[in-house]
Amino acid sequence: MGILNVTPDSFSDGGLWSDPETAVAHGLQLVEDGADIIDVGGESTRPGATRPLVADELGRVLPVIEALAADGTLVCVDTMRAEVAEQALVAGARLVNDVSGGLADPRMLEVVADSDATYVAMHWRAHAARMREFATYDGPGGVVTAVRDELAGRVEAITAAGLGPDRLVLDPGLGFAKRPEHDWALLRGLDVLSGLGLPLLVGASRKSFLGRLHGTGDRLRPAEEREAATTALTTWLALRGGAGVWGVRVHDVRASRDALAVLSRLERPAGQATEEEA
Ligand code: PMM
Repeated sequence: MGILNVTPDSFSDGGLWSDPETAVAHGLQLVEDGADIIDVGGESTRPGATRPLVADELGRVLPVIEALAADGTLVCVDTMRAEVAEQALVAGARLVNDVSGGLADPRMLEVVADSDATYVAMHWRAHAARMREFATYDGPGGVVTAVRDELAGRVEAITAAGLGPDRLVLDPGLGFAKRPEHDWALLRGLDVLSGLGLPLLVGASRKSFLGRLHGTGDRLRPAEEREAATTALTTWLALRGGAGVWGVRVHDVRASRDALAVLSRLERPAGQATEEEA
């Protein structure tokens, strides 16, 4: 899943694709780089961010979704708002990525249930402005058990709203009300989350826990210099195969695709050349 943030203030690519033409061109480039899905978002969820007006969010995402969908691209809308999801689906989006898992807008589940869209429900505790206050996981089993149990609660609410598990993907929500140690624990504990029996989406791309890994003192490595670490994680997730990972949500699709191509070449039996090599 390629990330296309049509926002002025996202932590990694904020402001880069804020006019629709540049955004569509970047989306098409991500498809050429190997993305199966383009995730179009008009609200930044970086820690401390303030929310845009609904009209602004709509104005950012709709023209981009329309153009990409008309071109045959599989588009996902990244929104917590039912109104935005509803209009994005009319504009041609086929998936809804809700970082709040249906908690931010009481009408969201009904809107998605009434469509035939796939719904990505992420683990979430609070809006960006306050999420740092909620990064506490003191119960038995720590963050992995808490996230599993809270996601299980969302699955119950989502299926009760009439949205079947065949259209549902779960996401641990790396960086959302999580400190770096929580992000690492969740990655190591993905098989516990896949025990819920649903496919998983993992969004680690350029997140601050990777910046912290390579930072010194109070200084994090800048977002655009976290790509090698992101690609290492894509590779590691692919190698673990069975952990139920359905997709990775990344900024640099080509880097992740290149890593996957290396893995699949290594899996070819010895002595068998590819068409390109022959
Ligand atoms: N992360 C961000 C935004 N949307 N959606 C899902 N499902 N999972 C994520 O981890 C996620 C998301 C924030 O990152 P960005 O600013 O790079 O888009």
